[in-house]
Parts: sequence; structure tokens; C-alpha cells
Amino acid sequence: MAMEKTLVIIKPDALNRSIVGEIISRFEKKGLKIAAMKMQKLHEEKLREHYAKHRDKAFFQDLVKYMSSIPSVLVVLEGKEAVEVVRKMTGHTVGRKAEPGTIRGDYSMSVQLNIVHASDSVEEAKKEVARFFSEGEIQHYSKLDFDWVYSNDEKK
Ligand code: IDP
Ligand code: MG
Repeated sequence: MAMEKTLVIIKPDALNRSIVGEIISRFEKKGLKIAAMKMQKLHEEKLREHYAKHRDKAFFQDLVKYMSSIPSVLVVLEGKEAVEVVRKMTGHTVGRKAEPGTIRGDYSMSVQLNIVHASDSVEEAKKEVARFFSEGEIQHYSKLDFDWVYSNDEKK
């Protein structure tokens, strides 16, 4: 099975809570490869597109305001079944309900301020990576630990 890419947004609350490094570290330790990363204050227009399916919800304006308030850190992670793996590591949307051991379960008490965004399907991940990164920003490199993260049959 080919490697997948998924988009993570380390949200403004994570910057203000000083846990950006810890979050990136969790993904690195899991064995996911960082394919791209940048810090950016997200534009309201981009966020309205990104969260389009929530546009009729009461919290939509607040969500866009919070997400555009200060910069976020955008990360593209790569690995086998990366979309599902990262989504599981992220945990339940509501921080208070998220399992301990997940990022939201360990760091969030909020519904909206829930530290990270993670793509929720392979199809969405493709769209989301393309929404925030140009082709040229995606790095292609062989990572030294690859042989010890996957078995031979998994590398095919
Ligand atoms: P997800 O991030 O777990 O996929 P979604 O339901 O897609 O959750 O919602 C997108 C984001 O909108 C959430 O991560 C959270 O920041 C915010 N959000 C979701 N539901 C609520 C709500 O009921 N009140 C306020 N903000 C919400
Ligand atoms: Mg979602």
C-alpha cells in the first residue's frame, strides 16, 4: 500500500499554550514523516472554504475568527494509513470527551479550542493538502529510520 499524506493544523490555541513542539514530537515519535511544514496566519477566506461544511452552524463565525486570530503551524504528515493514524491520535472533537492519550484528550478542555485539525478521510486529505500547500512546498526525501518503522512487506 502506498504512503498517504494528511494535513494537520496546529491551531492558534496550541501556540498560545506553548505546546507546538510537543505536538510535532508526538507525530515524529509515532513514525510519521514530515513532508511539509510552515507557520502562517490563516486568512478568513481560506478558513471559510476549509470549514465550508460548517457554514450554517452557529459557531462558524467564532471558529473562523479564532482560527485567523494568530498564526497556526501547518504540517503535512506522511505514512502508511496516515490519515486514519493521525485522526486517531487527534481524538474526539470535544476536548473534554477525548480519550487520555490522544492530543485533544491530553491538552484540551474545549469544544472549539481543541489544539489540532486533522483531515478526516483520504479524499479530504488530498484536497486539504492542496488547499494549503503548493506542489513545490512538499518535500521528497528518504528518511533514515524508514527501514525500522516498516517491515519489508509494508514498504512495497
Ligand atoms: P473535527 O475537527 O474533529 O473534525 P468538526 O466537527 O469537523 O470536528 O468541527 C471543526 C472544528 O469546529 C472543530 O475542530 C472545533 O474547533 C470547531 N467546532 C466543532 N463543533 C463545535 C461546536 O459545537 N462549538 C464550537 N466550535 C465547534
Ligand atoms: Mg472535521
